[in-house]
Amino acid sequence: MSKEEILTEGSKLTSKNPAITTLFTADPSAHVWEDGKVYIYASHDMDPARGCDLMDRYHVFSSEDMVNWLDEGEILRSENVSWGRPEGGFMWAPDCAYKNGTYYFYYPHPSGSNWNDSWKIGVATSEEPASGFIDQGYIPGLGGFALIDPCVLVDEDGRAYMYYGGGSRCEGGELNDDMMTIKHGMQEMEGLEDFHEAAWVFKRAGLYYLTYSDNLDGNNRMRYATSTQPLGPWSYRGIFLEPTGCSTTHGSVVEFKGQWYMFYHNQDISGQGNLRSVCIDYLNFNEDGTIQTVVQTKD
Ligand code: FUB
Repeated sequence: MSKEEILTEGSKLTSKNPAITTLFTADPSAHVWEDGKVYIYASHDMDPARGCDLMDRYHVFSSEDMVNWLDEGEILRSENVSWGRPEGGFMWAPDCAYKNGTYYFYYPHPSGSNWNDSWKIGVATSEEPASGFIDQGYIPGLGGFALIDPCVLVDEDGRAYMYYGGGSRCEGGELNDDMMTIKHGMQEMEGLEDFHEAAWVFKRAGLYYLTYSDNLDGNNRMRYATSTQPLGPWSYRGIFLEPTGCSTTHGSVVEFKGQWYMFYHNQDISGQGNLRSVCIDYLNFNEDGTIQTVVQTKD
């Protein structure tokens, strides 16, 4: 489908990729909330690009039409996290969930100077989707490997599930009603092939989809698996996003006004893997529920 085609009545998808050009942004987690708008919760790559250590804050963007994006501003930075590493930085890929009038913002952040051994998943809450977030501490009892890239699915029955992982291990578990503690512990997500990081779970037509980036050297792709249960076991289904030209790949999938979209990042503006930009493209399904390869449009 061409981006010039009419998306919904009165709304044309005419923006170019990258879609967010005012800041360097990465790791987009997109959600459509009750106000009908689509929101992107993104990491903020910092210029000059030294490395992922410099990433110390998050921005939110919103849109009513998937074309015109409003920068809602910064919602959290490392200096606002009392338990975080003294040097700050390392605010990596986040996600947000909504339940019973509260927005829960989940973000990976180290608690100590030895950053790679002290990852935690922090939770900030607000009654607004894009402002007023206050850190509430980190989820207790987790550890042992890379606690990065959290993703939370609130299912149709109100039960909430968290997923995260980096390296080669992805774990999932149910959250308690407080959305800040784990109910029965985390378990490894079984059935994924070549998992690297960037877990994202969504549900369509009663089927759960777990998408993630793989280990293709220096140029990850996005793969996916499906299950009839939120915590698997998963059936591997294939690759649906080919390399973007960036050394990291991270994305989310969301339905907006009847069309599904893929949010991801590339480095087309900067040419540097630590200065990334959020992109958006259509994502389509086959009749059997498999995902068609996403066409990465450039303009
Ligand atoms: O943005 C920092 C890290 O790079 C994320 O946590 C990973 O998923 C990768 O995109």
